[in-house]
Amino acid sequence: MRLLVLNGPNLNMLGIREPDIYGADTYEGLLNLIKDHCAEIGVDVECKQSNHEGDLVDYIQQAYFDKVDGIVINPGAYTHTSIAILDALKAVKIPVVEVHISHVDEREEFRQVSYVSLVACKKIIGRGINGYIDAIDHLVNCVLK
Ligand code: CA2
Repeated sequence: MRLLVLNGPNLNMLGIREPDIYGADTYEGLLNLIKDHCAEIGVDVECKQSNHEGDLVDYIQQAYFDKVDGIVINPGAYTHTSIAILDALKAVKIPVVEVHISHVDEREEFRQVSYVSLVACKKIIGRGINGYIDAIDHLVNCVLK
C-alpha cells in the first residue's frame, strides 16, 4: 500500500513559531513520526510539502500516475481558498483524509471553510501532529482494507 502525505504552506515552519497553536514539534519531527509509524505497519509512504498551490496540484496529479492508494493532506491556508486543489483531488479519485493540527472550527470564521472537505472521506482536526497518524490508520484500516 502506498500513501502520500501532503502538507501545504508554512507547515515547514512547525515548531519554529506559534507553538501555542501548532505545538512544539518540528516539521522534521512530524516526518519522523509518520515514517516510523508507516514502517511499523508496513506502509510505503512519501511525504511532500510546498508553499505553492501549483506544486500541490502537481503532487496530487503525480500520485495518480504513481498509483498511490491514499492521500493524507493538510493544505494549510489553501484549505480555505483553493478550488484548484479540490479539483485535483476530485480528478485523481484517490481516497483523501484531511488533517488540521489546530482546532480550525474554534478559530476565525474563515478557517471554518474548507473546499477539501467536499472530497475528503474524513476530516481530523485539533489532534496536533497525531492527527496525521489517525489519518493514516483510517485510510489503512477503514478505507483501503
Ligand atoms: O491547523 C492546521 O493544520 C492548519 O491547516 C494550519 C495552517 C492554517 O492556515 C490553517 O488554517 C489550519 C497554517 C500552518 C501555519 O503553520 C505554522 C506553523 C508554525 C509557525 C508558523 C506557521
